[in-house]
Amino acid sequence: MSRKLIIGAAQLGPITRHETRTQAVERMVALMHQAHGRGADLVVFPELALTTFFPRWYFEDQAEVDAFFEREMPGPETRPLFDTARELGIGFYLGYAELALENGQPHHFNTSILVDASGRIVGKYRKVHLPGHTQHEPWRPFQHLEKRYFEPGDRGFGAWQAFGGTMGMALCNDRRWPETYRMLALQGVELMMLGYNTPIHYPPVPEHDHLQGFHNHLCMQAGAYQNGMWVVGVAKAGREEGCELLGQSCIIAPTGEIVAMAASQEDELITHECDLDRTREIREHIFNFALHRRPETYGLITSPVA
Ligand code: CDV
Repeated sequence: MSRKLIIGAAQLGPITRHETRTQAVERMVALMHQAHGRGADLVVFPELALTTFFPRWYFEDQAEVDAFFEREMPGPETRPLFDTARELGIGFYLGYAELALENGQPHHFNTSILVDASGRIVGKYRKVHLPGHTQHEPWRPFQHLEKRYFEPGDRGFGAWQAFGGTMGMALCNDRRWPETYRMLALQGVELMMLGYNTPIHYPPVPEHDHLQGFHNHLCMQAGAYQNGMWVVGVAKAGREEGCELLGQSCIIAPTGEIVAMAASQEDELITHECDLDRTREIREHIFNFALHRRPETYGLITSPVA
């Protein structure tokens, strides 16, 4: 049985602070129709795809923060994504801010879901590596308050049987950490989906600003190759509320090669036919984990933080 999936990486251009979820969803539905026209099985959207990237602002009023969060999925404004999935027979990955009520307590997560071609949620991931800072730092030209507005994901890294293969999810900063890919690969993940919002300007180390594009691809290409998996990285790109966000959404083969890349900073769909069996070229040879890994020497990696 063929295990070739046509994957769409649906980059989004900027979303302004006052753009509604309904407007953002309309743009995503248009991209799903375009993907369907190209025979896509699965479309990957960015991190926090329903609103502007709100952690760039410091809010004192929690109600203002909560306005960027989803209390239900699907809700009235996001339901068209699920209806379109069902209508077109196409799945999707979506990043959004999740406000979960658990044991009567509110919890805030930076979350992604995987939805199958029948419009059913088959997987949920909550971002593990939260970048940025907790307190307001007025010296910055813009804030990055993910550590203030979100809790670290409480479910670890998962793997889901869907679309005829083993699927994995991660979010933005996770792609810079080798542990992310290895945790997925050890569970047999063949295709990792990841949405990102990456400002070109990194206030603490501005001398690296010109390397943003390089670092983006460097870590995802290395992660793909060293773990023999497909990686689909999808940006929210362009100048959003005065902040320049990196584009260069891409699809990366298990060999580490970029096989498709976005050329704009706007809404743009790129597609590629991904043969999940190509993971074997790497996993049965150069990175055959069972034969060559030496976990007995890797203890420091999982020792508690010093
Ligand atoms: N949304 C992110 O996680 N952004 C980080 C930035 C702040 C470094 C990233 O790793 O791209």
